[in-house]
Amino acid sequence: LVADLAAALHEHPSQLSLVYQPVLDLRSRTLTSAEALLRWHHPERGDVSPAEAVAAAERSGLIHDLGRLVLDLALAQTAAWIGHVGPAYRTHVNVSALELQRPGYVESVADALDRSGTPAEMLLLEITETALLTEDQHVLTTLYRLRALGVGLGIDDFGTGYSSIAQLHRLPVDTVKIDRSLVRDIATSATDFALIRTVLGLLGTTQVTVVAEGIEDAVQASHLQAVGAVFGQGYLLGRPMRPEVFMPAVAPLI
Ligand code: G
Ligand code: G
Ligand code: NA
Ligand code: MN
Repeated sequence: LVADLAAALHEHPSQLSLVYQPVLDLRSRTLTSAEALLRWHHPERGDVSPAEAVAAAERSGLIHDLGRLVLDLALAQTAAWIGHVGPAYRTHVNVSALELQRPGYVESVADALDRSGTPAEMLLLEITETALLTEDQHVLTTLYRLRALGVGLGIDDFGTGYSSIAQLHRLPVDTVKIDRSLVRDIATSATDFALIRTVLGLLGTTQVTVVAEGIEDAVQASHLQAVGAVFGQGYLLGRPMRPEVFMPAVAPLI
């Protein structure tokens, strides 16, 4: 898989593409942002899951080239959508912990932004909670430098690691995504319901935006709204879509 990924990256980049999944305001059902998600169409195996592709990239060191391609594709698409989306719209791009650790990462993000002509404020980098549970001073400095560029930072899969709300305050993040596993059982698990209510209550008094991910049905959405969730993502609200399908689908929501 690693050799095939290297070939895809360096010889057949059209095998790699991004789909976009909307994040909506749960009350107005208007478009807030979109998350770019990797797709790899392998010539013999067919579609390789992004989890598998990213794992192969991480163990081989290809993650840096893959991350650059993903960022370039997402920023080019975002630039093309300027004028179609609202002024607060952002594109979310997933970033591996290994990318954040690489010296020169901040410069490469700044360079990609410049080349695309996309304002830094239209980009939000999503980082998993476990990657942020670090004492690594270089990573913390990197986060602050990205933030200084104007790039948004989000914690992905919140609630799966063991970070506390207190630890959040020392990180320059402006978005927290509540993991799909908590949202899944919100209607049936008193523990998950209470956890989401607590997170929303504590973050509700800060500037941090909370997005509930993996919303699949209206019952989950109404439980989330009952405890104060404002933003959501999931199959109920919109599937990941190819860019040419995405814009017509969300145009009525802008
Ligand atoms: O799209 P899907 O649900 O199959 O994604 C599976 C996992 O792969 C998710 O955890 C998602 O965050 C991750 N992922 C998707 N696209 C990218 C990407 O471009 N870069 C990185 N690092 N992870 C991605
Ligand atoms: O880890 P991350 O949050 O980046 O994962 C994103 C992945 O979640 C994408 O691969 C996407 O396909 C998937 N996803 C998005 N919405 C839903 C949903 O409502 N239910 C489930 N089960 N998966 C979803
Ligand atoms: Na994500
Ligand atoms: Mn997530």
